[in-house]
Amino acid sequence: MFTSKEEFKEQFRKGVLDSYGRPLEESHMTEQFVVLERMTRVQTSKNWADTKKCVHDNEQKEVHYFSMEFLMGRLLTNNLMNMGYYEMVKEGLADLGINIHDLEDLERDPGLGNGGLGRLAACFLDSLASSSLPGHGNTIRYQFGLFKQKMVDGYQTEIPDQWMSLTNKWEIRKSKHMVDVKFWGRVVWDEQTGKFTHVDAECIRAVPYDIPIVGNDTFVTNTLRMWSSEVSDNIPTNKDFRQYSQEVNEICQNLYPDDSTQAGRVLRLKQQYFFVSAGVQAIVKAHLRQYPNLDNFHEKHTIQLNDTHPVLAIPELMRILVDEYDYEWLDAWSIVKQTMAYTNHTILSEALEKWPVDIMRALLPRVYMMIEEINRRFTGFVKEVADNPEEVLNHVRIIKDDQVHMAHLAIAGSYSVNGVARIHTNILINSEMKHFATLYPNKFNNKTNGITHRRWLAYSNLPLRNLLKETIGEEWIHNPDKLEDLMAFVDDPKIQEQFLDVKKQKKEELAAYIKEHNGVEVDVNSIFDIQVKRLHAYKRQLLNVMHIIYLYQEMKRNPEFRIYPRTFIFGAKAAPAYFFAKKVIKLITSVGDVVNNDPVTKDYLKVIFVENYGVTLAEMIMPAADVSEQISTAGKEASGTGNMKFMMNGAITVGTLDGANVEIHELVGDDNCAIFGLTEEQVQETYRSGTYSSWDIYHNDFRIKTVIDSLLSTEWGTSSEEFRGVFEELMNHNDQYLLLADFDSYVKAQKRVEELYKDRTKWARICLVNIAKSGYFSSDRTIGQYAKEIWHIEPVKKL
Ligand code: 26V
Repeated sequence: MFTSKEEFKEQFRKGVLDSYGRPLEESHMTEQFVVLERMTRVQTSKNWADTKKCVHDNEQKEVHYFSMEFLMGRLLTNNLMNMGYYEMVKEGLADLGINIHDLEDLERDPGLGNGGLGRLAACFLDSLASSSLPGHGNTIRYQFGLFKQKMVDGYQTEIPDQWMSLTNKWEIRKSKHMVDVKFWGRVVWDEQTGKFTHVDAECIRAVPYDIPIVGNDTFVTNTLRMWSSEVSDNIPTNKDFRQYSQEVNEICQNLYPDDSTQAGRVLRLKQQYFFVSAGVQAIVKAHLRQYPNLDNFHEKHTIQLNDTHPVLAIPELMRILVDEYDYEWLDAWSIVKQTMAYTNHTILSEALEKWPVDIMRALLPRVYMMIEEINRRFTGFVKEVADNPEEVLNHVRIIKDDQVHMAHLAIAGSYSVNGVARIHTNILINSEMKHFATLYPNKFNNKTNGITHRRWLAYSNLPLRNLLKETIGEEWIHNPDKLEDLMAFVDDPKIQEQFLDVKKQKKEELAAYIKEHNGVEVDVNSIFDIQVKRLHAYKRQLLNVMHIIYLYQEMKRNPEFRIYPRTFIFGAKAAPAYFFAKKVIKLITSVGDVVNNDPVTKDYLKVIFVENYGVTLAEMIMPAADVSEQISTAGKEASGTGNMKFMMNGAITVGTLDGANVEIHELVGDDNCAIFGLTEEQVQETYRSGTYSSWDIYHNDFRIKTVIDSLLSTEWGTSSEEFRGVFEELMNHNDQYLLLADFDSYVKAQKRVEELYKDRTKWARICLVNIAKSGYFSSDRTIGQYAKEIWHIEPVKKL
């Protein structure tokens, strides 16, 4: 460990020599990077050990955030900044002739998640540690993260993401904590012990790799535990070893690259049980090292289930209590129900997990028995308390039509169920899960999502941070509500001017990146209008493209019609098998190729698709945005978190009243965002009435007709068949996400944005108001609410 710049330099030199047998002067940049990463990890050791000891000695309650996904992003800068060593290390390296940014750029971004759900988990870990709260992550150590997106001729192709190929010096293998996880086999009644036992099981070893999660300006250092599968000592005797070892390897090989559909693969169920069983076993063992029995388990641990993916934790803890520690069913159930809390992240029915009973029973025979018994008793409970039990049971059964409904199991087996934005929680309570909400009126609660303002503002937007520092100081780093102090300066012409300079600087950085990677020159004085998120029909990237097509066609038709120059930027990965999503990507790139090069429009309109959008790119993109596109069909986006990142960096939201946009709108007011489109109630009514017809709108709106007709033409430099699938979705499947219904209102909102942008003073004011009001969306606030209202945990006290 080092405490001064000189010590750092000395240890760095020694580190390079020790690790690579070469003096610093002859070492390669990648070698310097590996040494710096390792040194930074070592630097966390003392606080890491102290935290464990304090939590133990204080007998504190801890939370365990169980999630299939953690999209951590790069850790080097974040950890050095959080620990307060960044400047020292930067200067030390500079003395040695090394630019820290060159090393920072060598770190791979571990893409161990799909999108918002995984990134939320990562923001939560940062806020837990930074709030000095004892809270850890539990997940899978995937060998390959989400695929890398490589664009070929405007189409997405996927290549494996080898995130550990250079190094991963953050993790520590903890062999002593390994456990076995059992699959397949049979359950038999053992006369001698008077118990059910799981025989002929295939054992797979789970080995934990721990990563320290360092908080900002606190000694508290938590743990992200990632489980890796290995060959067990108890190898199955009835199976060929090569076959077995392949099965072992594939468990942790790939992250499922789909956040929209239930993949229905046995392997995914195996992954779920693997990390959940290992995680629960490890917590139980740790508990028993400190306490005589498991009676107080729920007083010392809460397990937060990030969506339904880890919900097998419920029957697994039941199994452990009943089979391994001889608890009576009701006592065990009471402990389990007071331990588990569940977060719902979507109401899209295609994403609600259900597992066929025959798969579950074969793969996890004893766990399935637990689920059956939970279902039997839960059914009895409903019959007892509900007025119209058969009707209610139709909506709440855990096992129904030979499928296990994971969300239902989650609600029945936990003490808290939360949605992730106010509108989303209301939909859960009033419609999607209303029967459950009647059964358990006190279980449901809202926790509006947040983002860590450290990574998403303080560390990724240094010019803005500096401006804030000069204006309102830095108290907001510890207390993000303090950003509100900026309200006193929103009309200050000097601050407005400085803000516009900061924004321009970040736009220049992004423009340089685009020039290098897309070969397109974009004008930093144009409006940077950005939509970055997973590609999905309900997020309506297609509506954005339709607007662009309309602007293009109008300019071509009418020499009088000219717009304020705008650069539309997209970033999005499509699930590899999601045909429609991939076609929308191709449409974006094709439209871009035409409008970017058309002499009539190229000075007004640019369309850019940035390849391989992820956390690291987002850190460059968010600060450069003028306009944030949050245009999902109302009622479909549970929360969104990109919307918060844009707002915090001073972009205006063009959005529907969906997810957290509702709360953004409420905070900044009508004047400081551009809301458009049907409300959630109107959307429901449109679906319910059955009168919606996309053909009617098509025939009544010339603009829409022309835009849609172009999809079956060669206008975008492709065959006229290229976008037939997109056309079909809108016209012959009657536009499921109501793009045509919202088109006119969207065009008007965009026109309003254009007018606002022309008035630079007004515009700067809007941006500053957005920043000032964004403190609410810090995940420190969210985590504070989870800690107080769900988890009942306290900050770690130094002994
Ligand atoms: C489902 C599945 C099904 C099987 C294949 C892999 C997979 C992966 C994820 C999911 C669940 C998707 C739910 C989700 O990501 N929800 C998003 O959660 C964000 C954080 O709360 C929220 O901001 C977004 O609005 C919401 O879409």
